[in-house]
Amino acid sequence: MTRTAFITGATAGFGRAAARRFIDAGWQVIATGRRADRLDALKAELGDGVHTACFDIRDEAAMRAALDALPERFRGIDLLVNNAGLAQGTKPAQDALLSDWKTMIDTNVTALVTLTHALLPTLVARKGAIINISSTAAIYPYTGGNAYGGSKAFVSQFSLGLRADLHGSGVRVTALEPGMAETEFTLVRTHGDQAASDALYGGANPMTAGDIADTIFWVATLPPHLNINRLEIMP
Ligand code: NDP
Ligand code: 8X3
Repeated sequence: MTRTAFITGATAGFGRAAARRFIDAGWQVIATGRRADRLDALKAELGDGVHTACFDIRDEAAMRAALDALPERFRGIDLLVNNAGLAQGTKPAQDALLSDWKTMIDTNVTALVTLTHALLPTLVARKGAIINISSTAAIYPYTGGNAYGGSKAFVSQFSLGLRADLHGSGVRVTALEPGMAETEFTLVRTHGDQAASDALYGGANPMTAGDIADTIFWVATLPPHLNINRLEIMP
């Protein structure tokens, strides 16, 4: 039976690489993001196994409309990859923008719990899995990490709480905590300042989106009696 993965933030980085990885393995993928041109390109590249849904994940009504509009064959979701997320800003708390903090919390926390809540009935019915993309920033504080690290600490702890609640249901839950990986993440974080973005991971030999996509796929396809609770992965 064909399995279906719901991957948020599939227009770039980890999410797009994961969409490719799951389609290569014969899964169906629901790919989401705000950039319609990127979603169209992904659909053109990967074919009918992909259903795209273009919406801002912070917009609950748009999210629910996208769920209501899922074609019949994409309604049985076996895997939710809560990947859409971002950091904004690198300044210490006393110089940070409150609007950046709110954007991170709305995206990384509020949208993640809203989508998870909406899909839990399906995931329980199908004994599915949830992989939440957290970060090493959840565990290790650094200057300028402030609200980003806080939002990812929520993601990791929420994942362990879900894991506890869902124990016995057959639904597996993982918090994946990557360190530095080369994606559009740092460009978003620096509000599009390429030089500042390049400097952030300069000299780090960061991981690739493919490394993380392979890890997501590995976690998702382990035998049903195994649950990776937290997985920290660094370059
Ligand atoms: P990218 O910036 O390359 O991709 C982020 C994805 O999230 C895009 O597809 C973007 O889509 C989507 N997204 C962001 N905001 C929204 C929104 N409001 N509505 C819908 N989609 C949104 O970054 P990564 O691939 O690196 O990041 C993916 C996840 O991994 C994030 O949660 C990030 O915090 C986490 N992470 C990243 C690390 C890294 O070093 N790269 C390390 C550890 C964790 P669009 O813009 O089209 O809406
Ligand atoms: C992204 C990794 O180290 O830039 O979550 O916070 S880091």
